[in-house]
Amino acid sequence: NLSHLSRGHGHADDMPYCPKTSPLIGGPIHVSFPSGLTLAQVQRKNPLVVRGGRYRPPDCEARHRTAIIIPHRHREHHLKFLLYYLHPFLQRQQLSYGIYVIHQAGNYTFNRAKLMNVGFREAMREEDWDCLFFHDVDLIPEDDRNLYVCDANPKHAAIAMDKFGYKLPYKMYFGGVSALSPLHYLKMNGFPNNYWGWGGEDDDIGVRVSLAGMFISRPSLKVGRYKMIKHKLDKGNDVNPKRFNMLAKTRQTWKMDGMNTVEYEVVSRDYLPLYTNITVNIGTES
Ligand code: BGN
Repeated sequence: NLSHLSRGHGHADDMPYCPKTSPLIGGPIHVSFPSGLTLAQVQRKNPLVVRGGRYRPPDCEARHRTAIIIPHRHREHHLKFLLYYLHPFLQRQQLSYGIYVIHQAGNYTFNRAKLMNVGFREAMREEDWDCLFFHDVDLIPEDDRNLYVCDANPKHAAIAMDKFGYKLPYKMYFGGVSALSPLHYLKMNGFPNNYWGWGGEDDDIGVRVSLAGMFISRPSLKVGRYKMIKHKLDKGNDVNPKRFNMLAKTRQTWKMDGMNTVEYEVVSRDYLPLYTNITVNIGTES
């Protein structure tokens, strides 16, 4: 009987489930950006995180398995702060989790939503995650009670961002951080592949949720709070002038463009101490 080998990391098979509410969860988190922080320090503060940025609670069996998907290019500075806050935050929630950074290769215009599709496929290839958090690199959660687990409907977690005065900027906003189960994701055919540059892709995703017959769920304004790390519009991520026209056609396009059509080439997959880095060639606008 080799079943004792199956869980890895020296876990016993007969651990009790973690409590329904983690006793380690606090309330508001004070977020600041210490100068001189290094990834080595983040690593030292998170000794139970293993290769590829994976973690499971040491003395109970997690009730939830969450993958964090972070689209990324040239934002190492932001990534460092996000990892600094996110690892302890997820551990306090007693989740079994993995962090995936999806790095767009080359200098062609950034495509956030397509990188999410890549992240979904590559993360699900590795493990049977029951929830995926699609997470901007520059948003830091500010309350422990913002649970990184999925709801019965796709969840928009970043309801209260500091840059919007801790309110929703508009009712259909679906940007920043969202959480979908694999079934939700596939039901809406994932995210669009053809939004190159800034803007609109998150609105398209929000429209897909309702076209696929689902609703947007949200945490409370008190709990879904995020601090954005200030930055200018990135090089290689110009505002997308086509976004209005594209958004007007989502109803006609969502079934023909998404998870069922995503094409890409993985350039490298690195299991780093604090995250799995997947560098991907996603091509260019056709
Ligand atoms: C909206 C953008 C979103 C962006 C939010 C917040 C568009 C589509 C044209 C209506 N949507 O205006 O992508 O996340 O602002 O900055 O530009």
